[in-house]
Amino acid sequence: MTYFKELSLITTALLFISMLLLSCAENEADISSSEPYVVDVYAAEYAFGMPSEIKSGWVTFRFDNKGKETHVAQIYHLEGDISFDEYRSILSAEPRQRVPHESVMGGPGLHTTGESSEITIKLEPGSYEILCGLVTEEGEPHAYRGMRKYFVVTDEVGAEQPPKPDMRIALDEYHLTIDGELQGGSQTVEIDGHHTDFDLHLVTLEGASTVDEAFDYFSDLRDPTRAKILGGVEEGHTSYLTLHITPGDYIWSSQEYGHFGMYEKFAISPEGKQILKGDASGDTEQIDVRVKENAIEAPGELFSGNKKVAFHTDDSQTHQLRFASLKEDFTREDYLKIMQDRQDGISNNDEWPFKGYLINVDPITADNSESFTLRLESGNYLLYCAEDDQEGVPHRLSGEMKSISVK
Ligand SMILES: [Cu+2]
Repeated sequence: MTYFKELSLITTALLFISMLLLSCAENEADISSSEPYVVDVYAAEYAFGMPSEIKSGWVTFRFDNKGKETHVAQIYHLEGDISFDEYRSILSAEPRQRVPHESVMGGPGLHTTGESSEITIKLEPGSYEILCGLVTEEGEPHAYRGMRKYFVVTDEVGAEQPPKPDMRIALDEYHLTIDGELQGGSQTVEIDGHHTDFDLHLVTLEGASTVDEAFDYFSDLRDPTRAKILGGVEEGHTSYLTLHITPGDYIWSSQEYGHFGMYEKFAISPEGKQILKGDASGDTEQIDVRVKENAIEAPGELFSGNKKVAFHTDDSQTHQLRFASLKEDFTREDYLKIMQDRQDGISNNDEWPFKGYLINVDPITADNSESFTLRLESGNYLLYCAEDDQEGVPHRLSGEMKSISVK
């Protein structure tokens, strides 16, 4: 009896499997268009390996950093779809000429040595260049040592659909909007980077590595790094990042604006579930900044957290505000002195008072206000106008500068 029962179970199982196989075969024609079109790219010191001709549509770059150093692979659409011969003659020109870029398409972000990931972006037919924007210890761009390569995207479409995402991240102005959670295993993240200023990277925080160490690497991009960067997407359009996620501590971080809170920590449990680390957004405080001739009205002290900052002016001039995070040992006076020295031709390039990038607020006038959202961590910040008046005196020296201390 037992024997028969088992046999019938096996028969049922076999039937079920063959039905599954049949239904897969039937659907094959329908799903073939969603099969990824994969292009292998590797990076090493100092070269990229990839085909010189690829298909258009949604292209999945399987990027592998086989080098000993950190590398990145930015993809640019070339202006006028120049030919390989034109490209080559630009590169060999003396003095050095700029390769004309039509637009940045994104591409594989920073990868620490040995790391690999897949990045899917949409490419139109035309001519392109892939290049590494990092510099050697001696300060020479990797691109000048050979890490740039011309390639053509043909009319033939490789994949019409992007991969199906497991979660989404929108890179809004200076903050991350995260929709969904990651799990252990292979995961695909849709990254909406239509504001082309922002990149996004996934960093592991293993052992002694901390968020600050990740930001330290991001501010000068010089190896060695204790922050292990698993990959990411460079600025531009919509990208899909596919990675293998294992249990551990992670941060999503923008290289340029991580110092302004454009990062999110999380952990993956041994069971492969995402654990949030308590940085989850919370309330957003509204801050109004009003620029007057010779003054900036804004709160001098704030508590850390999410802020929506709105910039207005009533006067007849255009103001271009900059917002910067001061390094620990630097003050507003240090910044003014560095700027004065530069103006006087006493250049001291090693000294720079700010952490990483500045926030550039779009120009404001009486008719045009601007706003953005960001997360402020404790520290000292400077808000100033980068415009000059008719006599060439910077607005910041006429009082358009405000120190903001965040507790
Ligand atoms: Cu490189």
